[in-house]
Amino acid sequence: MIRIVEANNFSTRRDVENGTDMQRAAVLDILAQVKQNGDQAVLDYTARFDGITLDRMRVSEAEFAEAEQNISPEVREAIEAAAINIRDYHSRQMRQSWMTTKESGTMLGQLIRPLQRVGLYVPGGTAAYPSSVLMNAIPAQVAGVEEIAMVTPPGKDGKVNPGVLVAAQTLGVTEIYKVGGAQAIAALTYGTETIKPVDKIVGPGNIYVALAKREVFGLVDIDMVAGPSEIVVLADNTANPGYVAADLLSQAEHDAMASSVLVTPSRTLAKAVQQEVEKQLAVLPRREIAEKSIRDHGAICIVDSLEQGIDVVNRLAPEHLEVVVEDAMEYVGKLKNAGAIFLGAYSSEPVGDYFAGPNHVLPTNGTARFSSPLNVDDFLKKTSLISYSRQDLLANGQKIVALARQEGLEAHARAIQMRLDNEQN
Ligand code: HSO
Ligand code: ZN
Repeated sequence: MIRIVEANNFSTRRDVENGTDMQRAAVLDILAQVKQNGDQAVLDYTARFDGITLDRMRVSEAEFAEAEQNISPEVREAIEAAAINIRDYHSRQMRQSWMTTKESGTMLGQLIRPLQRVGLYVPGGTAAYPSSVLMNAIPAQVAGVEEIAMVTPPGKDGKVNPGVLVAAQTLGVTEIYKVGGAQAIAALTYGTETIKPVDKIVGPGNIYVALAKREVFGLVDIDMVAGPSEIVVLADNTANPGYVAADLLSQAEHDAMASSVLVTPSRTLAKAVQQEVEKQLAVLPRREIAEKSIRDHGAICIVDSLEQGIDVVNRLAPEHLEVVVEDAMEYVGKLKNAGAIFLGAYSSEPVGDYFAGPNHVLPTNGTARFSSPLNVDDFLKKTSLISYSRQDLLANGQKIVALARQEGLEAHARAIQMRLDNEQN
């Protein structure tokens, strides 16, 4: 049963999984082995952890064709339509290089360049989501990343989730390797005979993948290390309890650690949603997971007013926030911390997970206080551009010399002074 709590001090924060000492040691070992022994180490770990001896890591044309056969035309069309929406949304995030010219003749600017090569991790098993392939790869493509290499663990039969392959193929991502776990992160970081190293690794994974990503950060860039899913629904008595319960359960079914919370000033709605959650849970295929999540991390939080509800929401800083109140737009200005905000009865959270266009890779566990959804900027880097004019160097040179000497860096000072002496006589 989902518990009803009062607003004071209510929190959904969960401890970040840091892994055990044994898990960390195992990851360090795998990273070292792959760095040293390349493909052979990767294949050995794949045999050991995934239970399959591969003679080829890269997914072949024949495998793409087979995947195609296993996906209905309806799903294929849905993948294509979603991809169009996601590309359209992310295209609006693209930035341009810029340059500014001063009267003195100085030119300053910022070059915007895509990363050259990105690695995309896609989990195996039941968390192999074609939608996540779209959400991770499309912003990279919009940024102009030329090479996207995907890695994903094979099943015991040596195959990869057909939906994942079809989603990748729809985007033109064809460099896919059947490698998972920390060994995949190692291969992408150090490179092997088969897999070229990348500049950045994105995508979710299990604890071994998360630990490996944290370990290689600095050698390569990584995206955020995302935690379990969360949803907060802020609703008043105009909300449909069936819809609210269904949306809470949509995130609860992801993970026993997922958190689903209703914040409302209406006790009538609270009671009705509590009953609806029970009713809908009873007939959910992933009931076991959802039930645990609702029991351990779910809540209905009663507030005195919507104003107080907004304070609670800002404190929780949820990954997903649904606002189901009369005139939802009116409250947007006051909502400070959330990964994605869904307004009104028709903006059900799965609309955003799959289709509307915004990214579903979002900050979790309160990190929406300081971080953002995955976006095109995550695949761009900037380079500063300086073309200083003679006039500006003569006018400002002494100031630069003064700053350099104050820091005790005489070679810096002389590089400037030499030019001043030379140009001024
Ligand atoms: N809600 C998840 C993303 C997802 N949902 C993928 C369905 N498929 C992110 O929090
Ligand atoms: Zn979801």
